[in-house]
Amino acid sequence: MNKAYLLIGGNMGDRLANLKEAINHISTDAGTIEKISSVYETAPWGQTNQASFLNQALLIDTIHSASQLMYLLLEIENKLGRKRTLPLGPRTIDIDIIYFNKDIVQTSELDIPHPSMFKRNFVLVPLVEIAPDFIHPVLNKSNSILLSECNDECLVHKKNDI
Ligand code: PH2
Ligand code: MG
Ligand code: MG
Repeated sequence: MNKAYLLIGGNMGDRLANLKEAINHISTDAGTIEKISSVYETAPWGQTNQASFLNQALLIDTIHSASQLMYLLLEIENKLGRKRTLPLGPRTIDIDIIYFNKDIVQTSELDIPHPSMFKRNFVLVPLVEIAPDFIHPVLNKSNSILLSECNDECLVHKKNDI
């Protein structure tokens, strides 16, 4: 079995319903959900002129390879009405593989660990909630350390009311 850390999020439509629907599809199509973070309201990173996101981190146990998992996750994004327009722009749902075991995968279609994860509070804060001590296999630092060293100023706020 493989362990994959995923980050899900979106800023269009019913954001919370989209997260829930994505989680349902992930658990039926992609693998067993082992850990799930709180939901975080996060300021848009990259292209700041858009609505704020909801983000959540998951740990799944999966029989699929990284590449198979990527295709399954893309299918789930499509089922939830994802349209690909701007690379950092508004979306109903985005499902990214952050880590896949301790593997380093660099192919034309996959880059794992996610190449920008350590620059983004919206990834690190939910991830630290479920995996503070997991060591990034390239940077050789825990998620907690990566967060403490991250100088992203985008605000991230745990939603306690859901
Ligand atoms: N995803 C992006 C770009 N910017 N900002 C936040 N807060 N959350 C996201 O999930 C996000 C983003 C591209 O995938
Ligand atoms: Mg993304
Ligand atoms: Mg993506």
